[in-house]
Amino acid sequence: MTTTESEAKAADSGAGATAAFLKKQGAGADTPPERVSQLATEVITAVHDVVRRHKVTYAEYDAVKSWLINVGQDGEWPLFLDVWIEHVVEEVANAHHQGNKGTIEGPYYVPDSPVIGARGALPMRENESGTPLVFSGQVRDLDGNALPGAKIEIWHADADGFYSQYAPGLPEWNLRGTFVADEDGRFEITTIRPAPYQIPTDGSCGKLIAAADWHAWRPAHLHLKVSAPGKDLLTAQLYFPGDAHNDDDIASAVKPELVLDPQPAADGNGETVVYDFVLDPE
Ligand code: MBD
Ligand code: FE
Repeated sequence: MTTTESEAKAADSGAGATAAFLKKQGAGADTPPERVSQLATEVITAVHDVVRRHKVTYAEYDAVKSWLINVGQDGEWPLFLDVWIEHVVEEVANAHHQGNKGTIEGPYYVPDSPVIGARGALPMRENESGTPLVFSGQVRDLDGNALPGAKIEIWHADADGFYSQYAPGLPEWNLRGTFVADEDGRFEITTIRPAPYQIPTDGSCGKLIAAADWHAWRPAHLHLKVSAPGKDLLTAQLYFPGDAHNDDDIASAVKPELVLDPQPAADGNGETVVYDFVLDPE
């Protein structure tokens, strides 16, 4: 029996994201002990403070303990950290940028996706559902010079909210590709508009969301990494106007500068959108 998307489980995407992250890790940060001690002490002290202020009970302490154990067993540490913590790390890391705003990477990036060229379609199934979308633009430096050969990596969910390599039944590189800007720094990407996205609800993160009476939604989004020699890598996501979750993204990763302005296509088939990238120097 072939596994289908509808059978996708949190444990599948969680375990996949954990395996992919561990593979990407090199030696880790070269952090001196004084800094490790300071950061660890402050995190632990912040937890003590919450326990005292809210008189956390033993029942609550045990509930948290078993939940933390389960996050690891589900492989959902990447999901948990990227949804609730990464946006502040990104804010701090890129505060000095003068070019494009970036946002979080999230748990589902895969390096080395198929190279398409300056113009073309992302790998997709023959009858991939979703509104056709043609996304074009130019990559420039802070002085407005075009960056020929800039690399634009893009990945996004399908119309059912599933990412290839993190849900069963999808072609390996579905809706993932690498574009290379032409001599004028320009590119044109043909794809489909993704749907609003619910993070997996059947794992530990879903359990937290249900227990706290939150919701699990992210607005529809395209993920991108834009890079060029001598420039800072830009990791971004692009959103669509009017999405109900642009204002209450569970991952807090929407910025007004990242909302696209799509227009009906001239040929009546779907939408076109123009969005340029400006990269900061390294
Ligand atoms: C996603 O697709 C995503 O972009 C983030 C940030 C978290 C979970 C799933
Ligand atoms: Fe995503």
